[in-house]
Amino acid sequence: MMLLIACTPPSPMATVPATQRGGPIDPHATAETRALFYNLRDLARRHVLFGHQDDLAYGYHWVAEPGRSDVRESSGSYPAVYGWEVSGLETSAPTNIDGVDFERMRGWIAEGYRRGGVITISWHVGNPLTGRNAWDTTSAVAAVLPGGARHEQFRGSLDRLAVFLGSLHGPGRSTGSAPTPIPVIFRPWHEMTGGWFWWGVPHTKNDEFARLWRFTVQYLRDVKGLHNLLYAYAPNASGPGGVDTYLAGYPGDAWVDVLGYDRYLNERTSPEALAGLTRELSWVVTRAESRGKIPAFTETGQNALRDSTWWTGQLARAIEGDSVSRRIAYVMVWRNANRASRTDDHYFAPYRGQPSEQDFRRLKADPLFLFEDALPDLYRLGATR
Ligand code: BMA
Repeated sequence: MMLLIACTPPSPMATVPATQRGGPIDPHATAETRALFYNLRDLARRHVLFGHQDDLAYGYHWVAEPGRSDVRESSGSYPAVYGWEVSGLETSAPTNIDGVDFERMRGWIAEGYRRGGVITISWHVGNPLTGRNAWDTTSAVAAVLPGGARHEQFRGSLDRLAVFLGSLHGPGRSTGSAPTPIPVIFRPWHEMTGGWFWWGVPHTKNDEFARLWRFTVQYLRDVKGLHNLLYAYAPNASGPGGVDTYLAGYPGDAWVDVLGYDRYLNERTSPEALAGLTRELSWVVTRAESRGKIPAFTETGQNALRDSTWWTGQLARAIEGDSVSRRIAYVMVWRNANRASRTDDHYFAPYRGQPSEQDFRRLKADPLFLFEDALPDLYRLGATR
């Protein structure tokens, strides 16, 4: 007896496998949001969900045509993850930075969710000091923090964002299909380790970035009462090791659900660079798993897919490079800008007839990758077991 008392009791954490540790950072997350968190974390050990930005809103040859999706038309299925962008909400604009109407976006988000897909949202919010866009790097983080000159204005921006995020509803699993808030993986302040956005860590002092992150979470969750959000921290590749500055803006484990990573590839990515990406993904997976978080490859792509075997020759090769890197929960490629909307090509998924279409179908046939047609019910707890 004495001996037992003298021994340090085993920490409860030490006996619980990392996969069962923790939960969403929001203790009041809705049942569907909790289910999404645990299911994604569990599924990541066996599968990688495929995602596409703006998939239902437009494609290379079309804009806002019901039912259309370049990913479905080239692979046979809608993507498993739908990315959306909400810059413009902060100023009550009717459309986002890429001309997507917010009312229609709400409908597309509900449509993807009803089919069982995962919704993730980014926010290229304009510079609050200058009123110019997100790429205006005039230092502004201090100004939006409590006590800063633009703090009230920033709260107003978050208020408008919160109205939209709280207005997304779809059939619940916990409610016998009565409408519940749609779970969203919110990915604010992304690519903060780069210098191209005003919120980038290089434009901040001390822990300003981490304070911005924590304020954002606290405000949306505790002040606005949104409980349908998981929060994704998504630095970009930086430094020779790719992940050298990964944690530079990290707000702490209590503030993040998804450890993401953004990195693009070009058509001449060397085998060494692909091996580097494998190491970077493994690094992210290892950190996420030890913290009980969800690892994800939150943004990637090869602009205009000039390499017709990019999907298996580069993307899958890097992700499947070792037994750890393949344990990311999802990979998302960026948008297929409509060709009439720009002078240059800017697309990252194939459309029907695009030269990489056949190779994309090979990726779809790889059992590691899941598209929407093979998803378990991610919003029902335990559905992935
Ligand atoms: C960028 C580009 C821009 C776009 C922005 C927000 O990477 O695709 O054209 O405006 O994302 O979606």
